[in-house]
Amino acid sequence: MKEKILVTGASGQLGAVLTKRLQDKFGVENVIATDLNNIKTYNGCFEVLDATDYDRVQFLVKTYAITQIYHMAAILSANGEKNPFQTWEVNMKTLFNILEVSRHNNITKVFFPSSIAVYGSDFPKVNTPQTFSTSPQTVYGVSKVAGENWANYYCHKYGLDIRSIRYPGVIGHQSLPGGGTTDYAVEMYHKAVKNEVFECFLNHDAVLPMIYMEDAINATIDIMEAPFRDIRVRTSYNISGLSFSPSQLAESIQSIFPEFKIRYNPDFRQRIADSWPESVDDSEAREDWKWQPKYDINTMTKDMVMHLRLRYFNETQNI
Ligand code: VAH
Repeated sequence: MKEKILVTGASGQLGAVLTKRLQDKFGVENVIATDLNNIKTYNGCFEVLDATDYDRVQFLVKTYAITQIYHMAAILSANGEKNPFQTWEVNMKTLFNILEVSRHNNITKVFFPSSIAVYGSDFPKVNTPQTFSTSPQTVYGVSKVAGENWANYYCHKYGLDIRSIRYPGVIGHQSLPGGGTTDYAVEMYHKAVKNEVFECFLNHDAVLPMIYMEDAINATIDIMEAPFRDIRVRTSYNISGLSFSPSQLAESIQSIFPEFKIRYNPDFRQRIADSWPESVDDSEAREDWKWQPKYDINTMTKDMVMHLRLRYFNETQNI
């Protein structure tokens, strides 16, 4: 049977890159990219979709005979705190629509992105374990804990093959980030390449788990390709590529741009970062579906700088 893939949030930081990878894998004509606004001219099929609208989700699934759904739409941690009830409504209503439409339309596989934001303040901060009882400090984190448990419920109650990864902070050059606490890291690279001073909204020593976009996308494809029986965790898997603080990232960037300057001016997002792990235990993902990151902080920095130089100056200098 030909796979037909629906992606929600396809204009987001992860969604935009994942959509391109899915088009490469399944064929441009077999991927239906959707987002709230038609803000990105896609090479392929793009539909406007407010995923809080059940009938619209159902209409697109039936019209395109969708077989798999990657539900990437959500309001992230920092933006989510500006309007908590809207964040809850969007993050949960969209998930329920995807779960229900999937259940009623024989969708074979669903991907649901969770986040290390599910962790709250009552857990080991280093090598945080996969299983835990926690109290997330953001509405985004609360919605992801709820989402993970609904995913687990739909898998066991209805047999829906829904799989999930707890993404750390994702860093990529392909798309601008949208309202996350970890997004300082992406902004830092852009400032450095443009030879501008960067004002960081976290403390210099705020260590957080992170992942390079290439590794995040590979992990997403790998978990979805794994045999059903290998996916033992049906809430969500921890994965982590690397962990670093803003000052450690600045040091990596200064190995290429010695003059790069950073100032620290922590805001409300520091409180969010304080509630998250510094690193997570991702041994279950490594064991069950062979998760294995490829990038470390310096190979990530080289790749980011190379691509951002191309983006801003069309430069192809070797670093
Ligand atoms: C955020 N980038 O900062 C997201 C992510 C782990 C953080 O979920 O909200």
